[in-house]
Amino acid sequence: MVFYVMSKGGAVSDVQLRKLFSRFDVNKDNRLSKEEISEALSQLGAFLPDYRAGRALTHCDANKDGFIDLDEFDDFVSYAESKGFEIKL
Ligand SMILES: [Ca+2]
Repeated sequence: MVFYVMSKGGAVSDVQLRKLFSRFDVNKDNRLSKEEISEALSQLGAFLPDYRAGRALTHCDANKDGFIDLDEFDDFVSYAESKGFEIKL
């Protein structure tokens, strides 16, 4: 499966998404915990990263397992950008 999200710079490739995902996935378990999302958002300049991470999980965690996996990550990127975060790949 190939994912594309539209960012300010145009379409983001699957490869770029995977690289970004692995940068945020600190413990390399192939899913992003709330703590990892909070840290990622903090790096992106979030004012209240823990709050933002909770909102992002509510919005993007399609299977409600409490984590964002690679299948859900394109939604997370779109969500973050819709909230004004500029994600540099
Ligand atoms: Ca992880």
